[in-house]
Amino acid sequence: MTPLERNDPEIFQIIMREKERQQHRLELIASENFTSRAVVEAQGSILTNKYAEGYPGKRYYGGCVNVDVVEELARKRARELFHAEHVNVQPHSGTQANMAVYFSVMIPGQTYLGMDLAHGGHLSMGHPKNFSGKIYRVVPYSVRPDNHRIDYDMVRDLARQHRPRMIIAGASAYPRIIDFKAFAEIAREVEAVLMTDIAHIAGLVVAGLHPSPVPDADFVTTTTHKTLRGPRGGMVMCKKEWAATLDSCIFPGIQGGPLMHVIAAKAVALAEAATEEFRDYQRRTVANAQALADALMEHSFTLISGGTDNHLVLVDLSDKGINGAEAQNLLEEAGITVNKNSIPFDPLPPAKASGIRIGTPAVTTRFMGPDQMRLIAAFIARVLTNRGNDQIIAEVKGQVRELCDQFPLYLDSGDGDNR
Ligand code: DSN
Repeated sequence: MTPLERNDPEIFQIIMREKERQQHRLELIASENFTSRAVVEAQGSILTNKYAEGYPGKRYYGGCVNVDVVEELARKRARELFHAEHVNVQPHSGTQANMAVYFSVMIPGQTYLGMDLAHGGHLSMGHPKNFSGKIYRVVPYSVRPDNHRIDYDMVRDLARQHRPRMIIAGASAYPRIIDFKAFAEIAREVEAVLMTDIAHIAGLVVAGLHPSPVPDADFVTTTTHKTLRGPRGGMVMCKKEWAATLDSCIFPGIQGGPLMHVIAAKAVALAEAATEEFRDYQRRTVANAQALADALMEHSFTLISGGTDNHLVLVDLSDKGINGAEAQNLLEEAGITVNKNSIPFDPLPPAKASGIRIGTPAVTTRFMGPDQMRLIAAFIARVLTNRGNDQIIAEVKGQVRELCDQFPLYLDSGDGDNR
């Protein structure tokens, strides 16, 4: 019996049920992944006990001798992995990473350009109820109606017209390569600061499967838990001249004590990301997304932009007589987890949405390959075209479980570091 099982059987049982859910369902949320056991171990460690406001060598409490080394290691590994001049590993999340950059660069009321939320942008890029939309003036840019690629002409026109203090390049639901060099050129022309958010594609950037914005951007933010496959958290990279401002905007600006157990887990993940095994994982993730995209199109699904270059596809369901929320619920019943997602020029509100977003990072961590992607596309097609047919949903649910059993996760035997 573990200490948790003995002391809090209620929470223990919930965690066991969640483990069972993760094992027996197909996780296709593009922003989720399964960390290695080593990451889980570091995050679950006694480092959670330590307060360490400040930075290595300049803390506000004593006893930081060990956590200083942890944070230095995490920073060094991140700098080397991304070839960044400066890194701050303390942000608790991607939104806080973004917030730290906004606070570093802008005063309230200043203007920035960000990707329209309905076109793939993120909550922290100007949602009216988020700090990013309340404190600053946001000018959104969108994708082109004809090909669903970022409209770089529009970005340039808006930049010339509004002379923003900052331009943000980055997205949460964009299946294509982002041309960071084009953004950098526009930012230079209008003398704006360039911030890029690579939360979704960080792992692809490490593996050279997506161009890196690090050489051209003033700031690069990321989360550590998506394609990077680390613990839930955020991170910011920047040019040297911004280092002191950024650090002070994170602490004491927007955060107090850093989560040293999470920073240790980030360090572990960053070391894992420097391996050839990780680069191979990223290649398989992208190949799987392409296989899934092709198979979905063969099942007559319409994909935003007609395919994918990265780890996700965005399915337009508007010709299928079902909205994104309904599709998400139906797939959930069959053991397939996706999220409803707005599509460009969506006539429906975000709570319903006309699309679903499907990503391959988590199933690829389980070592599923193109054959399984074709199966998954067939499952999705079967479920979405048989709404109301409980027997078919139950059949697919059984097939999903069989498939998951062939690709085990977090085996109790400890086999497989990343499972
Ligand atoms: N919630 C994340 C996503 O799903 O893209 C972004 O924060």
